Amino acid sequence: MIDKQSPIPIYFQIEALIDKQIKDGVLRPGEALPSEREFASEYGVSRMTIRQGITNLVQQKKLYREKGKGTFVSWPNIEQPLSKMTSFTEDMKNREMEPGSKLLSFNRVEATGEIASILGISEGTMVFAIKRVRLADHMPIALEQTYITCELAPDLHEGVLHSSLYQYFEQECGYIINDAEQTIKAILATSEDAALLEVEKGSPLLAIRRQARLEDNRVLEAVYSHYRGDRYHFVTKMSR
Ligand code: 16G
Repeated sequence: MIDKQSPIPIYFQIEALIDKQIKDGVLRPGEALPSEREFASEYGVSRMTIRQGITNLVQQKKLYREKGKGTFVSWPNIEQPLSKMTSFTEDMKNREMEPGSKLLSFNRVEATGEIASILGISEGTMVFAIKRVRLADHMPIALEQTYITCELAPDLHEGVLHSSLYQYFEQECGYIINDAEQTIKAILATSEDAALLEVEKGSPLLAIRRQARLEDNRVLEAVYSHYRGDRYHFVTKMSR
């Protein structure tokens, strides 16, 4: 595995070896690396050499160090194209991450102000108000508040909210989800965001507001999401 005769520096071979283990999923995000001493004895090289290989990966943000605890595998930054309208579940599955949801609340309420206007209904109309933390491989990624006109999905129940809403709309309700309008802005985590997303209060988040529509132009949902700025970034292709 480590070739001491090779002209490739040993620290670089160590770096490549750990990098490959991360890519192959042998080392998982959040997992602790063996200690420098264990590494050094396993590969028969000095601790200094191991440290140099690891430091390079820390600089590339593939690993992170925690004082007194050790070195850990970083969480991948999720890159989300803005050209395709996908659901959270699809986004995570595309990345071979396990999607999950923590349901915080699910109520029927009267639509007010902005929500009524996004949904295209009059104030006072009954809507479902859903609050979920969305998880990727059990890690909180986004806090999502969804509003759906009750009339559109009268049988919506809690079970659905632990998996995919879009799948329910398409497969159970037979709707064709067609397009969405979305705005993204930067915000700082409030105490509530911080506790639910497991970040420090004041951390940067991306606040997204989505209005999704069906093929027949009816508005399906109004969604307010707060995505962790350190885990998510959006990419878009442009032409001119
Ligand atoms: C995404 C959508 C959200 C939609 C949800 C459905 C953004 C900003 N938001 O999170 O509008 O309700 O997917 O996900 O992309 P689900 O099918 O996994 O429940």
